[in-house]
Amino acid sequence: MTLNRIPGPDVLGAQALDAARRCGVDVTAIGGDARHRSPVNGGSLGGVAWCESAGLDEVVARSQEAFLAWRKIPAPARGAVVKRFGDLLTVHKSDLGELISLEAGKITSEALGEVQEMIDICDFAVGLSRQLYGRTAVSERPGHRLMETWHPLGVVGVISAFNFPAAVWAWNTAIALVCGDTVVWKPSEQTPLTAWASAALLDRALTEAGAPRDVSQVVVGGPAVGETLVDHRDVALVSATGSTRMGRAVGPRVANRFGRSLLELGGNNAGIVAPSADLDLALRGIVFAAAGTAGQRCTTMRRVIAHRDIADELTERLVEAYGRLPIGNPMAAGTLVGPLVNKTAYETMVAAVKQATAEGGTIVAGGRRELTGEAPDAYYVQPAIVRMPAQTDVVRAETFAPLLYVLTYDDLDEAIALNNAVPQGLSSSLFTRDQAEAEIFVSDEGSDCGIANVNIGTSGAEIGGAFGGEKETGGGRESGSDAWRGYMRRATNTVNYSGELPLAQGVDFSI
Ligand code: UN1
Repeated sequence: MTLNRIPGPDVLGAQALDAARRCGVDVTAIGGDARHRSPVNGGSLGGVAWCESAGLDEVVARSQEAFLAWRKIPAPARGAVVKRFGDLLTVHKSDLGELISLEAGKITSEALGEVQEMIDICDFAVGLSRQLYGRTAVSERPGHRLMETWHPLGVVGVISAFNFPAAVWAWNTAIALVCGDTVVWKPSEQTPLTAWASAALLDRALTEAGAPRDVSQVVVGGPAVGETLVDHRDVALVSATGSTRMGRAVGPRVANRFGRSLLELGGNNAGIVAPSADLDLALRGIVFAAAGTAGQRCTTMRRVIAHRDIADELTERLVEAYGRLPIGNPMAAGTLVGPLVNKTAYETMVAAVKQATAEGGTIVAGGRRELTGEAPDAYYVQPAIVRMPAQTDVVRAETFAPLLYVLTYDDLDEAIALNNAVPQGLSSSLFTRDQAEAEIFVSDEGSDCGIANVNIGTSGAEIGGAFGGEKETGGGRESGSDAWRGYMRRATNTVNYSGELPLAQGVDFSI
């Protein structure tokens, strides 16, 4: 196992400010008392100013005012702004990638992949800007036309998490902008520079196009800022990504004021490995999905459900592969596993491993902390594998860390039942060469998740599909397919050109 050297405590703050400056952030204007740290070395990245929640009224009012002008601009012209934003992201890909590594601890390849995901959603949104189709329907009445039209919704509040500090906002924002909405973004407190840098690039595209001011705004702050956004009557849609606990608080609050919410919450994603599976391929798929991003994706594979005939061989090979994973500085070439975001994440992992052993599990790989000498304030950990005799309480909970449980099954029905017998319903996958099994898995009787894959892992979805999941995952869908509809309001229009007034359902109301 290669352990890549960690940069010393003082260098990263200046590096982060330089990258933000290159993206167009006025770094002289963002300083303040709220310290934020880099998971890379646990050192400070400097102090930034937080917004007061009292200021939110004004922010939302400005967003609402911008909306009234922005919605009048034709969707293809709004798409042209998003196109320019995508071009700027391409130019500044490495700057933004650097910030993502520094603030979220992602390895360079995954940080660049996140920026690529932003560019991809811009492309998608540009195409969409000419395809906001409504349907026409046949009327039951003569001389009548029935149609639906889609209209901009209003102010969209985006609340995002540390682990995708820019792409989740971009999925929401690129789509919201072509739909004619304006956006107020509350990023994670841990990733303010990534947020300001992303928003600065969008601001540049908006300004160049002469767009109204405040179409896009960022509010960096603590939980109170998020809560104010959630409760604000003029925020038409709250799109929130985070834990199920967070969603349980957000959903009812937005519903209480009859607002719209789009929730992307926890996942507890399983990979079923059938006896016919190509084990080389399954192995690669599992290791990327389970240990990649240090287990900190909502789509991370947290459970392997292996057929009894291959479970031992697969586990041995996983243990061997885990033993070779290069852990360390996420910005060093060759590293595959970067740090956990903070101490709490590490402690949560340790507690889950302890609970798993108490529930009958056997640790077969990893779990130990690394690089404590070089970086005592950072939390590098060996991805862990625990074999479990059953799907116990700890296995049913999401632990946001590289902790993979291995369970065993005898027939596919049992494996699918285990896949579905957790509270979350985001992503799932089946490795098999048996076509009938693959079809069953993606059928009505198969996986109950929003994402069900065959012969690839659970993470790393493309932007073209609708992204999201069922049950405690929150039910929201964002990104591709027809997720745009969540960002618009639908009107049904009946137009009567008959000169008569026949009533629907044959009702007679002659006066
Ligand atoms: C998340 O972890 O919040 O499918 C989003 C994936 C990425 C998105 C993950 N495209 O893993």
